[in-house]
Amino acid sequence: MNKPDFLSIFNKFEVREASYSFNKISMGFINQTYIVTDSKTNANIYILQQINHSIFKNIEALQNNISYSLPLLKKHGAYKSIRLIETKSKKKYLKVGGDYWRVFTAVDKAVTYDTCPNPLVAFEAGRIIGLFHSLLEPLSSNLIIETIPDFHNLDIRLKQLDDALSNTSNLLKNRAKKEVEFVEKTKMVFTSLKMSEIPLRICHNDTKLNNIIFDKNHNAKCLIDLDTIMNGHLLYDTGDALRIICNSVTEDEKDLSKMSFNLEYFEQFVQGFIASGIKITPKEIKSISLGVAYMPFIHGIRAITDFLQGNKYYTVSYPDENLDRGKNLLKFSAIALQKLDDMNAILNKIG
Ligand code: GN1
Ligand code: MG
Repeated sequence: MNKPDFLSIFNKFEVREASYSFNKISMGFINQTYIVTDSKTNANIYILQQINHSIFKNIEALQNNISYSLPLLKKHGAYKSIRLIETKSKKKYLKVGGDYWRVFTAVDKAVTYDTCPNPLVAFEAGRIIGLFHSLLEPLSSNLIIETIPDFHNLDIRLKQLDDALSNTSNLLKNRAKKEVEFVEKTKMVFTSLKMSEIPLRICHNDTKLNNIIFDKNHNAKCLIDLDTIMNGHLLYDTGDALRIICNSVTEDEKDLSKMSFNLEYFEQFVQGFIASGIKITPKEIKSISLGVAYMPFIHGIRAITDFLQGNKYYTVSYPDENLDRGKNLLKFSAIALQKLDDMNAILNKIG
């Protein structure tokens, strides 16, 4: 692929005139993201993103979901500094040929973590996710369009895995054999979640720790990567955050003997979550523990499915990356299942 002409794309947006440099950020498996730096002051001013159109089929809906949510989020702290920059012709994104681009303001002095460094970060992550939910509560869920339908729906993800198994080579099937067996023998555990009894609410749906921006004193400022704002269940957001916060290693660690579960961070996260003042139902509280196993289970299935399909969905940096991530994610799901009683004891204390 030819390198995009960043300057001519960028100049189509309502941006401040200056001399800029564009540097790719390697974070993220879906969109191509570039940080736009003022060449004179060296300050990071904007984020330029090429949106992955084969995954986000309805870009208009995606951008609308974000622009309905942002005004409500802006009632609090650091969200105020996040702006979606319109094009000079007043559109929320730019289409060039078959490619879609957008620009956000960058959050100044952003600190992010790939693994949780201390209990305060766990507490703050819980608090900022609770706040995110509270801020979006007044937003009518009818306005929000499902940009990736059934994103965290286990039945659908299992069906996609089955389809991939029927259409792949024996070689790939054998390499993912243990993981597929684990999924088969474990999937029933999650039926006890009874999703239909847990209320629907507007979720972020990608609350991994490095989507939370902190300041240098470990205070959480805001959540970024608003692409997957959709209706969902609370456990999606708590589970996706906790699968990283309670895990001693990142999801790309290949040495799984290093993986352990930090129960103290679980407790801190829950304390922070409650301290945010969020209103939640007893069923939602109860679902938090199994959610910590559910989310890596879903992600593990998605990674194995993509491995079997020849890496079509995620951008991989080596051929076995999806298999390795799948092993890691499913192992963490197994560990979280062993910790259910401990997590429930903590949740019981709060109601
Ligand atoms: C993808 O690209 P990124 O890192 O924001 C994925 C998430 C996964 C994540 C890592 C739309 O997000 O669901 O948690 O990779 N996003 C989408 O596993 O599929
Ligand atoms: Mg994302």
